[in-house]
Amino acid sequence: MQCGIQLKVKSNHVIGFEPSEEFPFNRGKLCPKGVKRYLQGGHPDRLLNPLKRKEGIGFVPISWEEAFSTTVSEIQRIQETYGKDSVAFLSGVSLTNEKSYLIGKFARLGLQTANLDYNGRLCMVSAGAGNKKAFGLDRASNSWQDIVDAEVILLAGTNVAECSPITTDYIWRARDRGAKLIVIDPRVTPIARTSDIMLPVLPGTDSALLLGLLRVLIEENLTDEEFIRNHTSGWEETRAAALALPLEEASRISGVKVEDIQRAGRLWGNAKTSFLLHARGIEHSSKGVDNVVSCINLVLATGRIGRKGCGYGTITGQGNGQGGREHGHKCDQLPGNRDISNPDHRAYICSVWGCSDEELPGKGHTAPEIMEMIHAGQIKSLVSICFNPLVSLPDSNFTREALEKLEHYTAIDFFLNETAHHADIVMAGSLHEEEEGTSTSAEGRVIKINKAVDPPGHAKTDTSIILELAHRLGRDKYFSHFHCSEDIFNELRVASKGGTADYFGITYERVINEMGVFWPCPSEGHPGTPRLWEDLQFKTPDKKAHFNAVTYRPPLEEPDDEYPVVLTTGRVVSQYLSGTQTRRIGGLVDLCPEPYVEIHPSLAEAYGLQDKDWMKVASRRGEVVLQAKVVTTIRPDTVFIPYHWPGRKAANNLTIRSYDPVSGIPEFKRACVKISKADPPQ
Ligand SMILES: Nc1nc2c(c(=O)[nH]1)N[C@H]1C(S)=C(S)[C@@H](COP(=O)(O)OP(=O)(O)OC[C@H]3O[C@@H](n4cnc5c(=O)[nH]c(N)nc54)[C@H](O)[C@@H]3O)O[C@H]1N2
Ligand SMILES: Nc1nc2c(c(=O)[nH]1)N[C@H]1C(S)=C(S)[C@@H](COP(=O)(O)OP(=O)(O)OC[C@H]3O[C@@H](n4cnc5c(=O)[nH]c(N)nc54)[C@H](O)[C@@H]3O)O[C@H]1N2
Ligand SMILES: [Mo]
Repeated sequence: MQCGIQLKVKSNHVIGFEPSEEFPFNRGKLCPKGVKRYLQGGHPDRLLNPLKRKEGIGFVPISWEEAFSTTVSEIQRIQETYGKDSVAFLSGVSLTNEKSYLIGKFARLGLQTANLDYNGRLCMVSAGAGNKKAFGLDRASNSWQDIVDAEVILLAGTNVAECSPITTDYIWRARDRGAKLIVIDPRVTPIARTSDIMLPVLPGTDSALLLGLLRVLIEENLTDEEFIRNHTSGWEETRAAALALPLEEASRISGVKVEDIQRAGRLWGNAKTSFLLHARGIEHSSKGVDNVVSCINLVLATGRIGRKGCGYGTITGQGNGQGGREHGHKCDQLPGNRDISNPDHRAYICSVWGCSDEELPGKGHTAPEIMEMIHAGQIKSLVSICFNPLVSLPDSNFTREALEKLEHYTAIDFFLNETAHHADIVMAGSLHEEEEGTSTSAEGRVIKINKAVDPPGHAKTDTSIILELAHRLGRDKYFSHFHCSEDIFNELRVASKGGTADYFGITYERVINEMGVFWPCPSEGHPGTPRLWEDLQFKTPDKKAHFNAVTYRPPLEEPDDEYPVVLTTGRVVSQYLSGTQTRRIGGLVDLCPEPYVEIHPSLAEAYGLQDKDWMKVASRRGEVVLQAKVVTTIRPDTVFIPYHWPGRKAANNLTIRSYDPVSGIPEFKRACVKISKADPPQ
């Protein structure tokens, strides 16, 4: 969540930390991952040299000269044989804004490939697409301060207390002022235990439930007709779609009682102020964009946006989940959240980069599509940074097969993650504290990360690695003017100017002096924009907020005799993402050393399972053998597995390669499985 942390440094080593008391977001608080974060830089597993994989031996340290020359000669050989687009680049949004921007430019003008995408494809893209459809701009509408002033808070598909503990603090502050809480989740998560109304949705069916909620608002005259008339478009179709699904049907599909849908609709509808937050629970779905716009429909129907205590936002995932999706390292995007297929947008970026339209590749493929193309032999080479797709993409067995087919793979990371085990060359990159830069929080606040230490051993900064690759590819023309992160940021400002994500008025000096600046910020005299839409002028062509009619579509896999149980996946408080950065930290491993299967006592009993029994969970893609964790806090037809572990413990052995048609996000939150008692794994 971009919490302020001050590092304690001695002799070029990080030896401790203090949460920043004055930093406006976390105000001296940190979650377990933040508390242990300082332990990564000096960890014994830290990569200190570039490595080369030798068949039959493993990884051996090599010189940077060999790492760069092998990578570049292989890329050139492969591009000469198979064409430029046969090399793909996969990036990540734990990286700073400067690195995101640099990589967007490097892939297009350095590697000259269209095939660049990022791990936010597994995370933020449904929210991004939904926000653009409704508002014409992709950012939370408010700073989190408006959560504190809201009378009702609706949390859809977010385990906020475990995944965003500091955001949860804002919810507690609202609760202290009497706010009511509605939670939509198949599991009674820690925050849900404190809710006023809990809607235990069957995974993958949120759009039916959200249609039901909208229907209650309409039938009970709880909509804001004046706001709808003056400031929105698309209401008639949306209203008709909600009225087309009877409440009993919404209840039957979603598994939530009619009375509970009514109670929640009334609580939301009668409030004067409200805040709706959602996260991956509704977004990790082949209906992810539908779910996002369905949430926004509830906000717009009640006209609660653009003023104090009235807001909406998605809770971002990785550190720079917001900034990382604005500066052009998505396959369809250019800086400023511009569209790579739009001739005007292309012409502007060509003018900033000094290239011709022919030199700027077009739209490329998404990260999962890139993996499918590697599997199909259409993409032959990969460069990745800050991404561990073997653990994080759905259907790990498929991903492993794909990685084995690459002719050349270079990975840039500070730990040897599981995907990098398949690399030919691994380049030892840097952590945040080893290179200055900015990142952008879920609220849209651009903040500064300062350099505290140099990369250890022979590790290099990520930026210097990318710039050296550009140099050796003979593309200095576009990159040699970058001497420091601030140079890159200053070009990013110009490249974002006039785009929806406008950073032009944001300078390093301002970010430091003001402890962060909220974009859009179109000029240096502009104060920044903590709360969007105060003037109710939206960024859509007609300046209105758009309703989007949604019709319920069933999930791809429905339970049947062979695979009768619904599986959903997600997180625990002490582990992070693919686990690379947390499975190595003792204090975090102690809190949750192994994955497990959360299962309701009634389902466990039906299979003769008791707490801690070993059980097999199998889908049409693969299987895992894990211990049962019998809990009353999950739907009796659903099991949950946290996904932070690789190999035979990976939840993604089970998940399905099915994607949202608009955003391309995978269906991580719903697959059908069979379960049985099993022997402990050997
Ligand atoms: N501790 C910790 N914190 C993290 C992370 C981490 O790995 N560990 N990762 C960060 C990242 S990258 C992200 S994206 C965020 C994710 O943050 P969240 O989205 O809050 O986390 P998840 O656990 O993926 O899913 C949230 C909830 O969705 C519920 N859910 C599952 N299926 C459905 C469904 O069909 N409908 C609904 N309504 N709910 C469903 C799950 O039960 C779970 O409680 O967290 C960030 N913070
Ligand atoms: N089944 C299932 N699968 C999921 C999800 C789920 O809920 N269920 N969640 C999805 C979501 S929301 C996400 S965001 C993805 C995340 O999936 P990934 O992005 O693959 O996971 P990470 O663990 O963040 O892997 C990032 C790698 O980047 C490295 N890294 C981190 N910071 C830096 C840096 O500054 N520089 C360099 N060079 N390297 C760095 C880390 O060491 C790590 O090896 O997983 C997705 N997969
Ligand atoms: Mo994420």
